[in-house]
Amino acid sequence: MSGHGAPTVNVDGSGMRVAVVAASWHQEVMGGLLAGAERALAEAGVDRVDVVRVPGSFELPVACARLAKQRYDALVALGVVIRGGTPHFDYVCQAATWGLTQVAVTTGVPVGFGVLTCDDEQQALDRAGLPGSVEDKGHEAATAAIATAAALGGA
Ligand code: DLZ
Repeated sequence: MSGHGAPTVNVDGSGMRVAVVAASWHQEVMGGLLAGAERALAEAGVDRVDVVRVPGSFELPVACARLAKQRYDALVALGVVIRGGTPHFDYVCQAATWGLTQVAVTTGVPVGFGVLTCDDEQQALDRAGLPGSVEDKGHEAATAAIATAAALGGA
């Protein structure tokens, strides 16, 4: 994982089935997040990966709720929300965070939280796992999701 204080995680994801649910706002940043998540899953040996695109981060919870019923070992939710001049930012962030938490705790399917909530586009680019970025949040979210699935495997 990439952020300050993040753990080093080595997880064997072979045999797992994972869905990556990705919003579509802020295309360049989303490209980095999605590539990072796919790289993390490949590094862990996850060979069954489905990518589902939704319009915005507000739509991530409903898509994850549906997919959680379809025998995935883990889900990875990716999105980018950038603060604008209206309270919309807060509503979208809150809905995504609360909704994804609900999906995880009510279904028991781990959901990696890869939703960037940033003041401006530069903050998002810094976390996107692109050349020049300092963090790779898509990789981090995917790793967290499958590490949690592995930890709960025998539960
Ligand atoms: C409407 C909106 C706005 C203003 N900003 C973002 C954003 O920065 N990131 C994002 O993922 N989605 C945004 N959206 C779209 C909402 O998530 C949602 O798709 C719409 O409100 C339609 O339900």
